[in-house]
Amino acid sequence: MKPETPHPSRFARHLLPQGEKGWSRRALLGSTLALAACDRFASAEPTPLSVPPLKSLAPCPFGTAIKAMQIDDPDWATLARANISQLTPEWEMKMEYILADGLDRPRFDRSDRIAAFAEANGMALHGHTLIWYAQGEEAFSGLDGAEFDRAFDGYIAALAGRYRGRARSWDVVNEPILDDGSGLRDCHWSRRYGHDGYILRAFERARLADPNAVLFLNEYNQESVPAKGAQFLKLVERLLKAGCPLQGLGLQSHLWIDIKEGAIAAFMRQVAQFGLPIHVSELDCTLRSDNKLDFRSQADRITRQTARVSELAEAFMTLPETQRFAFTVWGLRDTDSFYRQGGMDDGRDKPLPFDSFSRPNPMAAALAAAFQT
Ligand code: 9MR
Repeated sequence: MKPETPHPSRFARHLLPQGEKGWSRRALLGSTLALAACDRFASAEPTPLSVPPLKSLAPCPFGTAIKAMQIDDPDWATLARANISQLTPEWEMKMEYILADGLDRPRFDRSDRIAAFAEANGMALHGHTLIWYAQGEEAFSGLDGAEFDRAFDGYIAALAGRYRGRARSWDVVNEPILDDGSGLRDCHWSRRYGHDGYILRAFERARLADPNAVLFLNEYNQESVPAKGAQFLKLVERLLKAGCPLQGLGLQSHLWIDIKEGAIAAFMRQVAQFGLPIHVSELDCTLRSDNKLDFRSQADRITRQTARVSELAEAFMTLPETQRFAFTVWGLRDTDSFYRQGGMDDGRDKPLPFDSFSRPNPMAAALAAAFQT
């Protein structure tokens, strides 16, 4: 059984800043600038920041990742009830949990608990994720031919079928594209069905299992690695031409402070051209860079973070209403971040909208300001 807050570094490494150099300053809202400036004193002074509930400002459901154990954390639950209208299970709806006891003994207890919490609190549920290159290899090992097909189809039917009518949407396939954008990943799924083939099959089976859920392809770094963004657009075009029931595009948006100004907005304009609903599906923005000799102050980093998050949220706001499907952060408080779980930050990173005391960070103010434009 996995530890409660697992984070194998192989899942995180691909999301670390990749040494991009270019950036330029952009005009910021006065309030967030001032907050960034006083952030370094945040532990000594109460924050002056007051941000309205984000779910009341967002133009669509405002989501967070959730781990089942957070339901038992009263501070987390209060913050979520105030700000959140949609939930994405962070890892307990993946093969790593559901198939941990084998294909024949699926574990749905934690995803059921999350779904019940969502229902009890009037929140939507976004399923994450049916087929991911990074998972299921062990559970499927030893299966051949028709046996493999039965297990693949059966898994999707069982999971998407279980939440039929309860999950608003699904990440059907997660992260199919290589980090450098040179092509699609080889994995146990592609070895049996081909690179596009496994994606097509997964979408078709998901469509059968839940005819009404909106089906998403989810990916990261489209905005920051141009070759990856281009590969994503090409893949979407191919899938649609092939008749794939792909209905929505997930931009994970694991951002960092040195992403070039304008890149996020430019990619949003490109991806919007398909006319499909867009889900900003896993937003966070780390303050760290990969340069060990980076001595920029915390205030400077937060100013840059605010600029990138504002750019993303403002670009999202320019989408037609029908394309603004949902806007999800990958955790509420800095201490909830997967960066923290993986021991990948020194406690100074502030990648999420709220601090460890549930007080709004400048990121929350930036989101609120953008949602009101
Ligand atoms: O945040 C998630 C972490 O708790 C899990 O251990 C990990 C493996 O399941 O996945 C993390 O979430 C990832 C998401 O599912 C897909 N995009 C990248 C996210 C961060 O690695």
